[in-house]
Amino acid sequence: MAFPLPPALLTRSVAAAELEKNPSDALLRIYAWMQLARSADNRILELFRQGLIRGTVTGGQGNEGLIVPLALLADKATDVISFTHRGFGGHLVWSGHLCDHLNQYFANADSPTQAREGNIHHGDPVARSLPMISHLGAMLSNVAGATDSQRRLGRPAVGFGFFGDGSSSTGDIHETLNLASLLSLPVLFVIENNRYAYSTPVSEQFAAGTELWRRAAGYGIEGFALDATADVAATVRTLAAAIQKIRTTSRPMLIEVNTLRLRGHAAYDTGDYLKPGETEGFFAKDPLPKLRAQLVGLAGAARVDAVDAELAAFLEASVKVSLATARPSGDVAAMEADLFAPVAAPLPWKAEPAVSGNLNAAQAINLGLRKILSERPESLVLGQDIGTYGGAFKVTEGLLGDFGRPRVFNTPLAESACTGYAIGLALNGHRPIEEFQFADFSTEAATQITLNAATMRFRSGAACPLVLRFPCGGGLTFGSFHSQELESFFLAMPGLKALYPSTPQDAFNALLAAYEDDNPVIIFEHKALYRRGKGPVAWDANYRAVWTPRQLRNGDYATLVTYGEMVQVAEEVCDYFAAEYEATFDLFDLRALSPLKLDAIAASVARTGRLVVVHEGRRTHGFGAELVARLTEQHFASLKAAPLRIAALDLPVPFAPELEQAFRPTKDKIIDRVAAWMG
Ligand SMILES: Cc1ncc(C[n+]2csc(CCOP(=O)(O)OP(=O)(O)O)c2C)c(N)n1
Ligand SMILES: [Mg+2]
Repeated sequence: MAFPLPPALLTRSVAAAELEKNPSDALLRIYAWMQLARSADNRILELFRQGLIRGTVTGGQGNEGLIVPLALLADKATDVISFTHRGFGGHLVWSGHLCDHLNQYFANADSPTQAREGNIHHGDPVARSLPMISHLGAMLSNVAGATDSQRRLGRPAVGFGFFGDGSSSTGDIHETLNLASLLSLPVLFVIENNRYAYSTPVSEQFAAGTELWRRAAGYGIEGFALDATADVAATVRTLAAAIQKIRTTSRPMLIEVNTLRLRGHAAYDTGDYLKPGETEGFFAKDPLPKLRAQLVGLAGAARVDAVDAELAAFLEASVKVSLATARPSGDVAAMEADLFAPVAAPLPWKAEPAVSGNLNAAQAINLGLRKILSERPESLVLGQDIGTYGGAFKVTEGLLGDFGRPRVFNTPLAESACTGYAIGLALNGHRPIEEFQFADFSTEAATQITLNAATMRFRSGAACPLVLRFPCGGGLTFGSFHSQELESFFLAMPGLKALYPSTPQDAFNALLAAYEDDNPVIIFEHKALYRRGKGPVAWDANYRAVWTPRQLRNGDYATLVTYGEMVQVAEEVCDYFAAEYEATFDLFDLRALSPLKLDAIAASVARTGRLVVVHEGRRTHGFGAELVARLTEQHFASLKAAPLRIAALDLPVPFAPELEQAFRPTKDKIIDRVAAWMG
């Protein structure tokens, strides 16, 4: 069924100047969107109560006085936005047809998220409306990144990020405000203060007064308060001036907007925490009837009645179309096919450097970063101390000097916001490479990595090409917080690719392969390998082979699978058994941990009938468990022995060298375990 034609009043922009020229017309157009947003939100609530909409319905009733004027004032050809769960009216103005947004709520076959996300968790990434994740505060850094991306491309964009009074307590808010001020990112940060976070009043949210806008001073940015429940024309003028200032100064700004939450937190909210009369007080402040009364004065009651009638008819016709749309098919293959962006054609790399130098892994990665920065204008490198200092492991040494800011730059200690910022850049066509100082600190960015970047493609169709470099692993007496192997932790979540090179050439190749991939890719870089041994490193036309395992030895006794630093240890173990037991192994360096390409290894297990998996990470829920399961389930009946898993102990990484050696697999321990297993 065709979408009904929207009323002519629903134009996508209203400039502040129009208010002065023709206030009646401009206000009527603003009113039309506010009224449509309100009635659609109310209708959605009704449909939810009828069981026709599932999930959580958090209406924007009471927030239209902010969100509609702001969305109408923004430049939708350039600007970046991410609405919250109170931003339905903003979605309507920004992009699509009312039916598209209703389809999202009905989670039907035409839903913009393909019914993979519910209610307001959609956006329009092509139009720079970034799809919201539930984790409040998380979207602000994405907006900052995409806005910066626009600016880097020479477009005078402004970003708009929203958060509630409750969300103002999250760490991401602080991290992002600091980052935006530091990097001078033109973002309008908007606090939607409706005085409640679910049932929690502001008095239980923060102690330092209720004037949240005053926090702006602490970030060195401008801030002010705005009452969006009063005069809509005044709101338009104030917002227009703020947007104009941000557009010209490129400085962020923080505004605290007094707004309303007329229907409680969500459809299921009982509201029993509210004081008697409080809800009535909210409705008394509602800007929509006030604007309507003003328009009756300006344009006459008949005109406003006619607008209401036209909008109501449009809404009902749209609901009818969306309700008649088919349900999604539940096609598993289609869902699985969309987990990752498809493998794209290789980038047109120059066949350089042709002459191979003898480099260690740190130098090989540096060479790869230089190649990328030289040949790919959309690339940039960020991380803590990666600038002048060259990174904690000197992997980025010299890059700042050679490529300069803003392509190579230090970030503050804010892994979550910096990763979210990188996600925003990636969503807008840049390809950031982010170094984590130690892999361990990536847990600070777990939401951005696992729930935001990793799910992006599946839920929104948008590509998120991001390289996350994780200096990982132990054996260096760094203790529990600088030695983690986090592959199982991250790869338990779908949507992430991961490479774990063990040679300098593979490290170079892995960087190019990860860089040109349209998905978030983690590169695990074992710290002990950065400076252990040198090898020839040069342009290798076959660099994409790092997505498959490499066979290092041929044998017939058993199949040995490992990766990372343990590859070198496993080679010594193989030498030992060849010499002492005349037992030879098929030895594989896995290289790619996600997606797993196990065909060659499975064929080997089928032939040898025995499997040994060695890794440095812990045993329980360790990566070896997955490998053993996948590699033996098809050959179980023909196995000659139970598979052997050799891993670290199920303990935190202990500090003293004696303890750490007891904790992790070593050559001697592996030999003992394998010998005992051989019987
Ligand atoms: C980080 C995080 N913690 C908890 C929640 C669950 N939650 C969803 S909405 C909400 C209240 C948010 O309050 P506020 O930021 O004031 O926004 P409002 O709902 O009032 O518009 C909570 C606690 C969440 N979405 N994100
Ligand atoms: Mg609130």
